[in-house]
Amino acid sequence: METCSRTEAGETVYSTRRSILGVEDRNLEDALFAFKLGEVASYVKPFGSGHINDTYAVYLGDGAGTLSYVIQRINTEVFKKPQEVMENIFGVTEYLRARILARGGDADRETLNYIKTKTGAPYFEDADGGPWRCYNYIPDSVCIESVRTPKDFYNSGKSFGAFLRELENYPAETLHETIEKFHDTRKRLRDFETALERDVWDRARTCKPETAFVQAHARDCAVLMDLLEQGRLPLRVTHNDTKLNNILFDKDTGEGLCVIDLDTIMPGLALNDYGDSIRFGASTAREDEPDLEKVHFDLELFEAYTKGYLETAGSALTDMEKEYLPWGAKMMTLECGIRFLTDYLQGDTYFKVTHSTHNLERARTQFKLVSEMEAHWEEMGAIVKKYSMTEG
Ligand code: ADP
Ligand code: GN1
Ligand code: MG
Repeated sequence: METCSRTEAGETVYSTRRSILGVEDRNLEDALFAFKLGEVASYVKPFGSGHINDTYAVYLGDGAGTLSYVIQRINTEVFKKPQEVMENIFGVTEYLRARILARGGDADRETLNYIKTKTGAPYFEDADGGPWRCYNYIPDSVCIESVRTPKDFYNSGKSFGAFLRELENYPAETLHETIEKFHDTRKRLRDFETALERDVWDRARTCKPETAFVQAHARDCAVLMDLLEQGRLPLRVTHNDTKLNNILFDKDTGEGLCVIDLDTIMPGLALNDYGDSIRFGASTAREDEPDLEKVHFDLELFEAYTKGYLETAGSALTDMEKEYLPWGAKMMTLECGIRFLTDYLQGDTYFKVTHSTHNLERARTQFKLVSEMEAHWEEMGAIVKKYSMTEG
């Protein structure tokens, strides 16, 4: 019996038979047993395309089996205190579950259901200190990497807007800051400047135009943080990582079903959640498309998301927040580009990469999108205004 094999599609599959315990990934196998899945799992395979955690799909039953659980190793380089991450997640998902049940919804499909270990702990720590957590796979859901039609994006706007509303009265003071100053763009700029100064991998000479782009936008980095500090933009409970593949859609209806990747739920700006979705989804190409000719900011998609988001979140937002939505889009795109470029300079220690210029390519797409947003600034403002006036 092989312990690790490849399917016809070329995917790596780990057998979880007890007889082969310890051969391939002892920590993964231990985690499965800790969540009472070791005896029943038929196989496990790497899953999804997140940049941070190690995610695996767990299949139960004979033959092809049924995808039933998702198990993840939390990245401790990024999340230094997994205990606090899991406290946030259990707090928020239990809160959401109660609200969904109270309105007669299906709590097993509309929020993630994290399970505890045999010992009742929120996560399992493996022999190397790696924290593992596990949740039920939501049947008949799909996760998409790029919008197929504007309708997809409209639906994701509605879902992320509704998510903001759901958590409107969540006790923000109970949330841990799982990554310090996560969307403090001024700090992201300082981190970039430090990385550039140190240039430990001698890569600065390979990204001069991108560096110049960041430097030319240095003043923008303070705009939203200044408004927050002046009390002109409110802190809310936000998701902080609202890209399209952090939402599950209903396989049959195409409607947004469940928001996932709850690691960064923290007090933050609504503009950041809105903006991060636009950054990722309102592009004609992948986030890491190397051919910049293919990368454009798509106003039609921008409009679709804006419509959906304002339909659900609009009545909760202040006039100032609505006015600054285009800034949210531009800032999150700029900030993400700065983060990719910083990681490139630092030797790719944060985001998962497949090749040495991966982060540089990602930074380039973000800066291209920022430039095109700037070129369409008035139109963006007009679209936001249109749906700000019609939201219910
Ligand atoms: P990361 O922080 O690494 O992005 P995520 O929790 O977002 O971790 O999971 C990574 C990816 O795994 C998701 O973007 C998605 O592609 C996939 N994924 C996770 N959970 C599910 C699920 N229940 N259904 C479908 N795909 C999922
Ligand atoms: C990461 O975890 P994932 O892949 O959903 C990152 C986001 C970035 C995004 C860029 C915790 O998101 O902040 O915007 O990559 N998450 C964290 O694709 O840093
Ligand atoms: Mg994710």
